[in-house]
Amino acid sequence: MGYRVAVVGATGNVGREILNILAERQFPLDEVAAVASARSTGDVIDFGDSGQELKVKNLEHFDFAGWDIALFAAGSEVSKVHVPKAAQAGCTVIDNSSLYRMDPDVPLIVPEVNSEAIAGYRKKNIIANPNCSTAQLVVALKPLHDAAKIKRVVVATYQSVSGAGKAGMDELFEQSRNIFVGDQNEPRHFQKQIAFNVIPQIDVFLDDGSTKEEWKMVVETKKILDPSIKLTATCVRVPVFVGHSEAVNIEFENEISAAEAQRILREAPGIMLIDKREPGGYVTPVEAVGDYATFVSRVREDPTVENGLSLWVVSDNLRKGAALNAVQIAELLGRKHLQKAA
Ligand code: 11C
Repeated sequence: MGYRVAVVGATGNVGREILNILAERQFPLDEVAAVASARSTGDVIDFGDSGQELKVKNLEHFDFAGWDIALFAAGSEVSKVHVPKAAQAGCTVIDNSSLYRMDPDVPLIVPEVNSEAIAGYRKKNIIANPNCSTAQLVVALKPLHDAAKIKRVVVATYQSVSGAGKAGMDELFEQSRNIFVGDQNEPRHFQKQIAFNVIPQIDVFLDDGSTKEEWKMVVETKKILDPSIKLTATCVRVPVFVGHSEAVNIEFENEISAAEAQRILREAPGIMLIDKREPGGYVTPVEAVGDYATFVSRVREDPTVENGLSLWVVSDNLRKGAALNAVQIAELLGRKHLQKAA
């Protein structure tokens, strides 16, 4: 016996990946529903490579009663209206938006890092999925924190345009083409030209001069991993379609060598260490696309601080950063709590 699972926002970048990953990982399903706004109602989308096609249902009329799990990937505005309805109807919600992440009654889960915290979902029947840039970071930090206790992290991100949805991907494609054919290039979605450029702003500015994306990395890392960790981030949009990269500098409480960190990372769940210290012996975002792993490369000691390491972390932001992590949460929920399927 399997679960009845609804994917809300099924036609977006992350919703489609959720369907792909449910099919790929053969999630135990009795039924799967693709749910979206009225605009997409009636469209037919693939259920991954399963050969099954799904007719998109209208969220406004969808009754969550009798559904076991709803994976929401439709943004905070949609979550605000529909997540409480689904949760109160008895359907456990895994929400990809930022709406519930810092709610003390909602667990924020990365299964490789804090799977035990999932038990807290019963308070609201909601589990939050972190921001993509946080998810891959905490997967890499967790085993190192366990080994040598992290004091402080300085991270600069190189985030792909798919983090901004299909509109972001279209803008990069159109601007690149326009530059080649000599057409006008007005930014629409991003604040400045993204093609052949980088933009040091993701999400809105806050009063202290940081951006909301940077703030999310700070508070989400504390909630998922350890509130004692100090973190400062600079989040940058780069002209890459899929795959977020991060240059990470870490200061530890205790001594840890680069060799020891490599050994630990090689064994750690969810991580693929590719660190050959030779030209090309590291991972770039295009190589991470479609993969489940968080890739770590360029592990080296930082002699400018006591117990310092630097590393390079890359992951498919639509997968580990969003859809894969959400499906892993659903798997954990099924295994530990719903106990319907084997
Ligand atoms: C980006 N990280 O790359 C964002 C996308 O809070 O779930 C995901 C935003 C979020 O633009």
